[in-house]
Amino acid sequence: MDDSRIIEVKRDIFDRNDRTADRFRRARREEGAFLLDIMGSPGAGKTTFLLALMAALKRRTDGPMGVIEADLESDVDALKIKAAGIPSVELNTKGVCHVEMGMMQKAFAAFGGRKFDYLFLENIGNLVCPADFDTGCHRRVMLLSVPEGWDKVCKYPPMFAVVDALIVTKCDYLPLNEDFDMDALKEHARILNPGLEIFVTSARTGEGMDAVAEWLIKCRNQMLSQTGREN
Ligand SMILES: Nc1nc2c(ncn2[C@@H]2O[C@H](COP(=O)(O)OP(=O)(O)O)[C@@H](O)[C@H]2O)c(=O)[nH]1
Ligand SMILES: [Mg+2]
Repeated sequence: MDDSRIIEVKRDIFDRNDRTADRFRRARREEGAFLLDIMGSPGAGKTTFLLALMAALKRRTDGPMGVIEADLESDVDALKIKAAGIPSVELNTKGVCHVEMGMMQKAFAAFGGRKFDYLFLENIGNLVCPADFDTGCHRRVMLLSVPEGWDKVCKYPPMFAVVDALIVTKCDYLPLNEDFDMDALKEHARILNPGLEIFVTSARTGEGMDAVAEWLIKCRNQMLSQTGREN
């Protein structure tokens, strides 16, 4: 097989995924369900952040929420979400390093027609492959924790380029990580992605969580206004 045919096959896979993602996104929008894709490396604090974010949202809205927990193996995170009283579905990718639309549709169907105002996808812990696959969500965010170092923006630029918001997590570690250059991170990230929202948070202390919750509510209201629905 020559190189050009390999590239055509790859493009066909991405195109099909993108088309399915667009249909899925529109269908959820019509139902009033706002979907957020949460990406980041393993241990960046995705599950902990999500629990703190849902608590901050609950202080502002009583709309139903749900979580799709993607993992290579194990239901550890899905059980943590269930323990917090939030409906969750485990999406076990059986070793695949990203989530694509076929998986997303099956996971969503597993909720059995339940209605949500906010539905979260905790994507596979990986700063590379998930950037390429549209998961049919309305916004995508990436988490970068302080202990990982600010320079990941130089090493994994595609991820920083595709997201709507960069969420710096574990900022309670800032006093211990003196070499974490927040200004350099913001500067490099905005060169890659000029419209990027940036939040600095700690799920441990609660810092920044209200700002993220307010931003999500604003994003959902924007989505609803496109359908002519009122919140
Ligand atoms: N100090 C601190 N630790 C955190 C914070 N958020 C998460 N962690 C810890 O980081 C580790 C990984 O968190 P987890 O949410 O499982 O990360 P995930 O793999 O990205 O889902 C756990 O030990 C958490 O308790 C935070 O804001 N501050
Ligand atoms: Mg997790």
